Amino acid sequence: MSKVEILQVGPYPEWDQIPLDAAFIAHRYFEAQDKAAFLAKVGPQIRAIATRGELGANADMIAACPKLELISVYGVGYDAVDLNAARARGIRVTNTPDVLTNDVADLGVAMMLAHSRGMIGAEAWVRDGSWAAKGLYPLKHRVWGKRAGVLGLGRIGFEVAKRLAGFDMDIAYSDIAAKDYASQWEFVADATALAARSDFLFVTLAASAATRHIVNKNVIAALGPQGMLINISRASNIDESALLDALESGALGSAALDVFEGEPALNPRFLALPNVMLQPHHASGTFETRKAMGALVRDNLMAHFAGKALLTPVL
Ligand code: 8YV
Repeated sequence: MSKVEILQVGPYPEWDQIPLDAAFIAHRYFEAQDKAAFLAKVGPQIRAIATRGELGANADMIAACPKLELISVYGVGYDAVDLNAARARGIRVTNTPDVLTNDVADLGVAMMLAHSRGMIGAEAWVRDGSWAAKGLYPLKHRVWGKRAGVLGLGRIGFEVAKRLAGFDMDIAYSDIAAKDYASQWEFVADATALAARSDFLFVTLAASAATRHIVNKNVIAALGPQGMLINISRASNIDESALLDALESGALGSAALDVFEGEPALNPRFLALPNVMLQPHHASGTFETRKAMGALVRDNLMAHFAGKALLTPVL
């Protein structure tokens, strides 16, 4: 039987590329110089798109593939996939939930600890000789026992809260409604009220048009000059220009961010700020998790073309 032709939006590690190429003819969109011409040429043969969370599949890409049946996303977030365009044509969509939950939660908590305790600066203090030349490193802020807010208590938010409980933090969360599995934590419906009672505010919401800029100027102001905002979700959940203004003015104490508008070309204003910790959208970036994500992308593709049920369907 001839191999199914798929569109591969971004690169994958070699351990994913080899089995993908063995099973499919993968047309590499990311290598094409003229994307529109490439789509016009290969689009008519494409029956599936393999993409990544942050790359998704837009309406033009979907429209260029009239035989498209499935979009398989390497990532839990599928906000970059035009779901309306997919839904309108009955195109199935899958993502990679669960396998990355713990790593993403780990990175969020690690950023809180590292940034609050000044670990990046402390490391430089040792390496550049400041310890010997200037003496003790400046004091930093405690984490344990402080107030934490989790905005979005889905899989990742729940794992963040579980970890924070290990630091004896006073935990509250916001979501569309109180969760029956979270009675040990306080439910605060309003994001601004959650921020007002938090020293650390974690943004762990699945991004959609409805959550765009849910962390707005008021939420940021409520978190305040002593507060830290930690984002391990999507940049669109935060009003980034309000965030930059608040970080520059001191209206917000600090931020630890794994995601940015227009990444990887982030706003250069971030780079000039001493009170931010910046990560390169790396929360799921461990060998173990990325291998599991790659396998799930392929397993969904294989299941579909074998006429079996999708493992992790979104649509
Ligand atoms: C990326 C992510 O997909 O899970 C998500 O939604 O954003 C990430 O895991 C990852 O950077 C791989 O491209």
